[in-house]
Amino acid sequence: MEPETLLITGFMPFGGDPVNPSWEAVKALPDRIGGFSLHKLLLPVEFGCAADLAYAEAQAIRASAVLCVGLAAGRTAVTPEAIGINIRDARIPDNAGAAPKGEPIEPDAPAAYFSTLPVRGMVEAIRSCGVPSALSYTAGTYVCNDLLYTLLHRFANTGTRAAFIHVPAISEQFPLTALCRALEAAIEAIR
Ligand code: PCA
Repeated sequence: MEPETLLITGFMPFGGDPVNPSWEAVKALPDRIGGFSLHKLLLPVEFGCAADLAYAEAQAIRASAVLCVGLAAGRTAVTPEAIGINIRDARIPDNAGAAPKGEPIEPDAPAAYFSTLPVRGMVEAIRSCGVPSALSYTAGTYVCNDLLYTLLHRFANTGTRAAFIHVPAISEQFPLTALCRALEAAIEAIR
């Protein structure tokens, strides 16, 4: 059977950090996982722009699924996100200097969308490979949520499914290899 195409994205560094482990992990993944052929894309940490680039790429390559990955530095588990919400509220400016405060992403659009990839199954699969994981009900109000919400909004009622996974900062407990293993397990859990 022809593999389906999965667009997988990571982010550039932001907030003064020299690297973003989301892209380091995505970059290190093999090109084929489970029934998917992976197409990798590095995104800028910019409201609107990140989502526009990911959406355009997903359409150009006819992706059947989009899995976005970002850093949530304070977390102590790999956390698939259950929901994207229709708000932008920046604690720090994005990499283009934008710092929206409490603005909708899409005026007159629904308040929230649930992720359309199987996030619960991803949590189970990640745990099964020995990496701490938990389902998250908030992707925050910064660029990661902006990306997740916008993709779910634009792909609503289409065949293209989407989800987001926040990874913790690299540490002794979460070396890059563990983040990669977690992402592979998550992708294998997509049915
Ligand atoms: N994390 C940020 C944006 C880019 C990233 O890797 C976030 O959680 O919104």
